[in-house]
Amino acid sequence: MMERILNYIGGELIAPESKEYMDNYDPSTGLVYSLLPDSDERDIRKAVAVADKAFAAWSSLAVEKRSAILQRIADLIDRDLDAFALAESIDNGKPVSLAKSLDIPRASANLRFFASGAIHFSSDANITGKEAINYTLQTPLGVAGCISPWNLPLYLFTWKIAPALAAGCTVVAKPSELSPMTAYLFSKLCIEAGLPKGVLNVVHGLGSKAGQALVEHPEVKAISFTGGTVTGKKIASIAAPMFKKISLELGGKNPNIIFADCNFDQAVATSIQSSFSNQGEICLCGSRIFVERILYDKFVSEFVKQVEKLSVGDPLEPSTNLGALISQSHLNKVLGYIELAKQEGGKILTGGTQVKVPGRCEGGYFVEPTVIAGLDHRCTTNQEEIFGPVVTVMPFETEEEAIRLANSTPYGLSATLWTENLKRAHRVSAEVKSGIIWVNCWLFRDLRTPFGGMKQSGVGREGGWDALKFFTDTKNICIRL
Ligand code: TXE
Repeated sequence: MMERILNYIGGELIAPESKEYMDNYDPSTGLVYSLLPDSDERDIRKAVAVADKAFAAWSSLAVEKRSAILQRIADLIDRDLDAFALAESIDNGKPVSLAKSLDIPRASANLRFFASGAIHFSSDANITGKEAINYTLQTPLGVAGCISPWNLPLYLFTWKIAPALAAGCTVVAKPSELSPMTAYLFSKLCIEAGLPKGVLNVVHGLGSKAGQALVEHPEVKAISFTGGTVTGKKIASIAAPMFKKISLELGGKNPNIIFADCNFDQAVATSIQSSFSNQGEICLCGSRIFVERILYDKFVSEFVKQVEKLSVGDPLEPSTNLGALISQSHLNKVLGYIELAKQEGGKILTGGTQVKVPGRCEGGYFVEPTVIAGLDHRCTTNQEEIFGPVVTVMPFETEEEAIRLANSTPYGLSATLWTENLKRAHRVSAEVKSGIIWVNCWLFRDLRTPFGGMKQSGVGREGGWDALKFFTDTKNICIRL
């Protein structure tokens, strides 16, 4: 019989109230390989009730003890690295090599980082001369709701639940219905590690049903969400009038700006990564490449040459660079944007079509890495998030023009700059309206730094103390001397 994923509520692995299950596809074959709960507001209510009950004991447990349990779960993830990487590759379509080298190690790193961070978390005291002492209390909020997407399933799931749990909150999490498997395996490790019942609850199901019920629940004090901008708006419209704390990490249309004075080889090699890692399904991918005119032809020709060496294929093959897109509908969306780009006057320099991988993966959702030139920066292809292996290349003349082009979308998540000129790097970094700027690198993360976007890429900052603070109430106490 096909494997059934279960909810994790009150420390038990249980079926949804509805007893209904949905198909879970392996994107590399296009076939259903497991089933996941179609949970609804009844499951959410049950999960919030047990999380609420577990809160008093968990929040008053010594932080070192909370930390030790999270560290134990991290140890178990490391022990099961191969099994997690395989599960994530099958569930999501990404190359198993990427899951093993990036997603899964980063998931245990998230737990370790916040587990130790919480021990060092301190709050301020301000001495107001001889007249008063002010001190700030940071106390865990209560039940937190964590909603995560499908592109980096375990990585983003742990990025949210780890600071919440470390800060002393209890959690109801809703992983993406498109890639639920690793969160399910994670639930099993929580039981093995002895996480007290009800501290973490994982409810699987549709965003519009289970996800929305979580956002609407009055006892859920905060929502940490990563996903699409349209969904983020919907969540904000429900949570804001309830005065919940919200952190929204949304989409991006990130510029990758290449100046003629860059280190050429590094700029090309890293741009391959920033364009096509995880099939372009990372909100931080640089999907608009701007190249200084005098370097444009040389850059584009070398970039395209290297793109053509990338292999698209079975995610389980160690040599595969690009695996399958997440779903049939996402495949259609990405192919639709490639068609639109042609209608908008774009010239496909390489790629542009679906790939049929023979054998086991012939029904999978594969697309060639695609590079498009000749488009105006204002066209739809250059304004909307495609979230696939598709990048555009455009020339610019001056630094001012590069900044203007970089800032010409409603998004502002991340940006990458390539220049060996230090002054220019500082100048341009200050002017580009993105929450994260990488100079001469991409996706280099220090978990202490604030992470998040400007404009329609979201509100709130995750990472470091920001994340721990998000899951606490802040109170100032003023004592008159
Ligand atoms: O994401 P959704 P989708 C972008 C990318 C992609 C687009 C849509 O452009 O093509 O978003 O992807 C839950 N109340 N990103 O539709 O819907 C849902 O179940 C509460 C960028 O797959 O935003 C899932 O758990 N929850 C991105 C989570 O939200 C709801 C990562 C994210 O899914 C809900 C993914 C609702 N009403 C997509 N509706 C990034 N920033 O990294 C859905 N959900």
